[in-house]
Amino acid sequence: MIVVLAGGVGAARFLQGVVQVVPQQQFTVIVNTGDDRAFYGLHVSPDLDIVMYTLAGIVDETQGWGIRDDTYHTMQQLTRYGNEDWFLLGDRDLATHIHRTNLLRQGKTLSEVTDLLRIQLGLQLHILPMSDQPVATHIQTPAGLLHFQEYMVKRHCADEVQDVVFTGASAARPAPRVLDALKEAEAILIAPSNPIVSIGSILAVPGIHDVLHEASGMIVAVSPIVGGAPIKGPADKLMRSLGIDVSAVGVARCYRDFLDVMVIDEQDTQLAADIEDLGIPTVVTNTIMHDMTAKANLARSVLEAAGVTM
Ligand code: FO1
Repeated sequence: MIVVLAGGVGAARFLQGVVQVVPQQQFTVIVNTGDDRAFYGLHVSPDLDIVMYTLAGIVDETQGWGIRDDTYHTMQQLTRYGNEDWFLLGDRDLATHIHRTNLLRQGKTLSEVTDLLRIQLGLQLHILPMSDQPVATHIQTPAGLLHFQEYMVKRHCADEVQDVVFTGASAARPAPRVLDALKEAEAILIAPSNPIVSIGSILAVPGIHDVLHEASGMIVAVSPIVGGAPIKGPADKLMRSLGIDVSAVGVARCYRDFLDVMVIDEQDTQLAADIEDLGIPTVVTNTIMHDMTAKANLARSVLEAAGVTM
C-alpha cells in the first residue's frame, strides 16, 4: 500500500499522475479537513471534494475546484434571500454537500460518508479524511481569528498573518485506518501541498506525526514551492509570516523530522545542496504538472525515489 498525504488542488493533480502509474487499489490518500466549513448549514469538505472530483474526471480544471460546467442558480436565489456569496457553491457541487450533511446527520462518520461518495464517483483508491472530528484551520490576524476560507477566499489573503491555529486538533483523533495505513505503508508520499495549512493540519492531529517518525516505509515529499513561489495558493504568505524560508529548503525544514527524500523542481537545482546539508537526499526533476504526461513523469520520479517497483 502507498499512502499519500494530500491537500487540495496540487495534491489532486499529483494524484492524477500517480494513478496513471500504479493501480488505484494500491493507494490510500489521507486528506486535510482543516479547510472544512459549514455554508448554509451544509458540511463542505473542499480538499476531499477536490481530490474526488479530480480523480473522477469531473472537476472544473480551470478553477481546480468545483464541478465542470456547473451552474449557480441555487446561490443566486440564496443571495436574493440575503445570504453571503463569497464562497461559490455550484448547483451540482451543492448536491455533494447536501448528501454529505444528510448522511452525517443520520449518524455516519465523515470517513464513512467519504467512502460512500468515492465509491459512487467510481473511484477505487481509499480516501480517508485526516480525522472524523472537526479540526478548523484558523489564521490569527490583527482583525481577529479568521477561518482559513474567510482569510483566503473572502478576504483574499490580505490580512497580516500572526499565527496559524488548528482549532479542535488536540481533541481530534486520526480517522479509522489512518495510523495503520501509515504504519503498513510501503511508501508515504507528501503531495505538493501547502506545508503549513494542508499538510500542517494533518500533522496536527495527535498521533500522526509520531507514526511518521517511526514509519518503516520511505517518506518522500514534493515541494509545492518552485522558484521562490507557490504554484497555487497562499503558502508564501503563510511561510514568510511564520519565519520559514519560502523555498524548497523551507519546505524540507518543515518535514525534516521524518523526511527521507525531498523532490524539487529543476528551477531550484541550486537548492539541492542546502537540503542535502539537512541530511535529506534530494531528487531534482520537472515538478510542473502542466499536462498528463508531466504528471505521470513526476509520479514515476517520486515513486522511484521511494523505492517502489512499478
Ligand atoms: N476557492 C475560491 O477561491 N473561491 C471559491 O468561491 C471557492 C469555492 C469552493 C467551493 C467548493 C470547494 O470544494 C472548494 C471551493 N474553493 C473555492 C476552493 C477552496 O477554498 C480551496 O482551494 C481549498 O480549501 C484549499 O485547498
